[in-house]
Amino acid sequence: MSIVDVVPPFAKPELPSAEEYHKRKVALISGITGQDGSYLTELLLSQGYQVHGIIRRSSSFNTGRLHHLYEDQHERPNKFKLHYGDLSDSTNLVYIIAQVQPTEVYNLGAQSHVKVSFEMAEYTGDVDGLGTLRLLDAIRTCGLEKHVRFYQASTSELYGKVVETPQSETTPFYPRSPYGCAKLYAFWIVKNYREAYGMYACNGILFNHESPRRGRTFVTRKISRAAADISLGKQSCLYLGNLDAQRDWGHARDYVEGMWLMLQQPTPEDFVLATGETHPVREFVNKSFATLGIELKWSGQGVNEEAIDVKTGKAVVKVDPQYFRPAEVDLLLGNPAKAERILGWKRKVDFDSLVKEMVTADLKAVKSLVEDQN
Ligand code: NDP
Ligand code: GDR
Repeated sequence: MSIVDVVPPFAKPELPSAEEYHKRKVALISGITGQDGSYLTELLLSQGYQVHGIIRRSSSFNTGRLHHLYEDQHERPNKFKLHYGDLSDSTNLVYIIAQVQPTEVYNLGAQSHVKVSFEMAEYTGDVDGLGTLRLLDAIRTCGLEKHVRFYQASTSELYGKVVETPQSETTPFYPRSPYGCAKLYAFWIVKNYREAYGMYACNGILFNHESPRRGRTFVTRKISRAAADISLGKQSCLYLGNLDAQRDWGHARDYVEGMWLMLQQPTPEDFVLATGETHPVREFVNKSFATLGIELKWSGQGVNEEAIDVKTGKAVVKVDPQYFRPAEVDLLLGNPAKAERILGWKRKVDFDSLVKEMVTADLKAVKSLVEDQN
């Protein structure tokens, strides 16, 4: 008898059929404190799920986007729980999965900033790439691989350099950043575990989606906030990088609904979520300022390009090369036809409404800060 024969296999839990198990509606979300995590939590709670989230220990408050839901938990005991954890800590992930016994896992946790990934390439690879593997293996270690449904936050950054447009589930990948490369590993390991172990695991290839809850270093929120600040005299000029980059921008609330729909299908598949429209950064700038009644006039080229406020003649937007990336993704334009056909998903918020909602929310926030200071 070899040593292999005498070591008993891990005890597998006694489980009902996968279908019965799924009816329990227990979700676990990594990245719950981020933009998408907060909208997804709202959606799942409204659908009667018990929601568990993984949060990182931080010296300062990092649950601002969940505050309204956390307050609410006293009204709905046992419906919402946060667990300390990290995608770099395998033991911790196994422990959380074993405790929570989730029916659906949404892997939204990531170092999600493309520019930062050039500065923190190894960390981004560890968390965004290997972190996905750790979470999948935690599910297997707990014997839940045939029961848990897994959503992976894949991204249009996988397309990177333009090979074809619009980009769909069949467009070849060509990532252009350490972030894109890490997410490429995650995409393939999800597909591999689906094929190798029969896991219900899906990649949502999501194009950019924004909201008033977007992090303030992403370009849309940086612009909406600066436009509000400038209109109230709290900032004089907005400095940006590449104004020519084009993005397919939707609203985060619409996109989390697509994530959930992907996990309610009879079989797991990968889906693109996008609006099917693309707009340059410069257009987001123009529309943001226009929402506040500020008309811009552009002049110059490249690093010398700038926009003045037509009324005051002052430069309010300038280019700062520090925001350029070592390699850029010039154009993203997605084709959501498969999601529309199979999931019945369609974005509800259009580009103009998105800009208006973000700028209006920032204007309100800045005004209330000004009032507090007075
Ligand atoms: P955010 O940057 O707003 O949120 C990222 C979340 O991941 C935060 O909760 C963050 O925690 C958490 N996180 C970061 N590092 C770790 C770690 N080591 N372990 C555990 N959690 C960690 O991103 P979004 O909500 O915008 O995006 C959600 C996911 O979707 C990300 O994976 C992103 O890459 C992907 N994606 C986003 C798109 C978009 O346009 N928004 C498009 C396509 C994909 P903390 O709050 O403590 O920092
Ligand atoms: P992106 O979003 O890189 O597409 O990744 P971001 O808003 O950071 O950049 C979009 C485009 O705007 C250009 N840009 C600037 N970007 C930032 N952040 N700051 C600036 O000052 C600035 N000026 C111009 C960028 O060069 C780029 O071309 C987002 C993230 O949410 C990823 O996690 C996600 O996977 C993808 O969207 C889809």
